[in-house]
Amino acid sequence: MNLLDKIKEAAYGAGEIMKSASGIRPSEAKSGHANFVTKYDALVQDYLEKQLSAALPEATFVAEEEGQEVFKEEDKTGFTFVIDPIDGTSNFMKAWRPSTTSIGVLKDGKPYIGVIYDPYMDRMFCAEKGKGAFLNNVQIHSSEDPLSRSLVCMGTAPYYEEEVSRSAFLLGHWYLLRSIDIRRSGSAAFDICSVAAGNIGLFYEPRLCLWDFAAGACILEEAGGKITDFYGNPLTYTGKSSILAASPGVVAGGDYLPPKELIRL
Ligand code: 2AM
Ligand code: CA
Repeated sequence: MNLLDKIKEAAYGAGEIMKSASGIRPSEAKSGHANFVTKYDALVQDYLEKQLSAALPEATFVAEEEGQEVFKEEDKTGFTFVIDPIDGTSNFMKAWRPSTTSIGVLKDGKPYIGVIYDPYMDRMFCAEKGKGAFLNNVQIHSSEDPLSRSLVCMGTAPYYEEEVSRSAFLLGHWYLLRSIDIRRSGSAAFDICSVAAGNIGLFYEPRLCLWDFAAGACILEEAGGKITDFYGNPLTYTGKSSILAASPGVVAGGDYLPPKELIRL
């Protein structure tokens, strides 16, 4: 079995743990507003670390529930797994869908493999650098529609200073006037996959952690889309960033970057 297949198998296993959950309660409050963690986040992460270190023993790990937010020097060379065991924890607690498992592999600090699995709808998104992006083994392509004929997904960034979420909503109105409409799923990893699969033309969130976007970046780029920060700069994959994930149609139309005066990061 190749590395991608082993990672997919681990993601299917993580999905079984998520689907087996009952009586979900937040077990600890993390810092910031609405920043929850449940015992399942830790259970899935432990499971994934075991499976993935067996699949690629030389790799290092950056994982959400370890609390490490930034890249260490050793992660800049060789292979690094960047894991969000459950992306969309608030959704998970409320049985609102989707929630996903997100597993990225960085090679020398750049996206190399992305696997994102939504166990509730059995949607397996994956990509490997240079080999295309797939949803349940069917190749996917990001949309050629312009912004005016696209849906836009937003992230609300509820965990940070009030002005950051206010800015997210102001940008929502700015995009609403230029697109078909706005959507909010609650899982950034899933939203990036939705841009990759052609359902959504653009996704933005003012501040995301590396594990929220590392796997999605690989999937989106392999599907022909573009991922940058809010100013259109390439991502550095070293820690938190604003995220703008756009389809080729939206990029080709121009004027899709948020106006600088509305941005608070
Ligand atoms: P999570 O569910 O894994 O925590 C929702 O706005 C998106 O933002 C989710 O993908 C959520 O991931 C992510 N997110 C970004 N920063 C976060 C933070 N500090 N705390 C919780 N979720 C965060
Ligand atoms: Ca998470």
